[in-house]
Amino acid sequence: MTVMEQRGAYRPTPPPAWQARTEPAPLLPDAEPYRVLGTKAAERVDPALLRTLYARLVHGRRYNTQATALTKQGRLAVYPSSTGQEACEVAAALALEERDWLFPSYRDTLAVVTRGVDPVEALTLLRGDWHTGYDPRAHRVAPLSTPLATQLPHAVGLAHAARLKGDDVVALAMVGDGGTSEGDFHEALNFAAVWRAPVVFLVQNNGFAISVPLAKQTAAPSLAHKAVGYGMPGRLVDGNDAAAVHEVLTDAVRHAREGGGPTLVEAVTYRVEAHTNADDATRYRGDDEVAAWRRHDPVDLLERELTGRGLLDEEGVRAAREDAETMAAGLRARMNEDPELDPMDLFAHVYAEPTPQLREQRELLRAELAAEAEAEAETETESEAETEATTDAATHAGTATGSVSGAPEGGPR
Ligand SMILES: Cc1ncc(C[n+]2csc(CCOP(=O)(O)OP(=O)(O)O)c2C)c(N)n1
Ligand SMILES: [Mg+2]
Repeated sequence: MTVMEQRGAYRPTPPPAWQARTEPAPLLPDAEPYRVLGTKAAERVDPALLRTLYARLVHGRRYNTQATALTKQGRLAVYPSSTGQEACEVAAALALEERDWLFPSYRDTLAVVTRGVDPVEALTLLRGDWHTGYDPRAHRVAPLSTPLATQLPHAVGLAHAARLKGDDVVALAMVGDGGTSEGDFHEALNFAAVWRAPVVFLVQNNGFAISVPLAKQTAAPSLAHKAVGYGMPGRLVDGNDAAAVHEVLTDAVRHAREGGGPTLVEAVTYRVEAHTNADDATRYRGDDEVAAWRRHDPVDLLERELTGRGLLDEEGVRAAREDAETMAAGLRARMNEDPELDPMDLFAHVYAEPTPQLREQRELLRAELAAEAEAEAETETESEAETEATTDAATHAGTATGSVSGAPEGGPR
């Protein structure tokens, strides 16, 4: 007997047989992006839903072109267009119930508008005014998030809190392919899966994070595969097929509402325009690639399905376009009005109680604005005095030369 055995310190027990904690196979995404349009599956989709999706896509495409035009007219500081990605934007908003929450990124203005937010209010951030032009609580739409992926933990927190309170609410959070490399993405997905929070993550894989292509972003088989590592299902869907994205997201929202936990959906799509109006995409990608994706356009795909099955005629197409034109004309007119802005508003609604730093900065700005106003008033008084002096001199000169006019030629006008 060894010393260890005598003391009873060492009792070898065989380790229990190792087992996977979750069966991984059901979590794995399909090998190919799921499609509905142009397949047998399209026949079981409600024609009314297909028509609604179509009207919203046409509307959305026009919204994108109008907002981009507004950047060229100096009416909008920046616009990250979702042209080519309208199916994801529209389906994300329509998959939710009114009581649910949407957590958008800066590219998702269209989802925000489809959810019912006023188109001008949805653009406030991109106009460079307020951070958010709409009341997030009223619409159940979080502010557009410019920092990548920070909206994801917020969505998980809200969904988890709703569940604890017994509210029947689901959160849908949108993020780009680039955003999946952020720490916030990892933290959000991990928490969501551990807590079985009622949240759906929609990754719009549009091929690029500004100039960085997906191949340089990740070595994962697909972004949807990332779900398996967290213990949630991953779904891969054709992001240009509005019916497919709508079906996959609706399923994921239902699953979350029934207590099934989160889902990660990767929608494979393409950013047809540059990153924003400030980017030149020709420097990092070829025209052929863009042309190939234009042939798989979300609006055309749905229009082809509907017209091919006799669910949409020329009149229907014209009506959808006219409706979109009316929206665009209204947006143009309202964006051409100068908003009334007070620079002091910068400090409003940042914290319930402003921090000492904010208070200090607020006072600095107040003093700066007051000094500016004073300088302006002084310049005005000076130029008024100058004008008067010149007029006097000119009048005097006019009298001397026998002119009867108080403002002779060459005098101030
Ligand atoms: C935390 C953080 N890091 C970097 C940036 C700068 N940035 C703005 S957009 C962008 C690319 C994001 O690409 P992706 O997530 O694919 O979204 P997309 O623009 O394609 O919709 C980067 C790196 C940022 N906004 N936030
Ligand atoms: Mg991207």
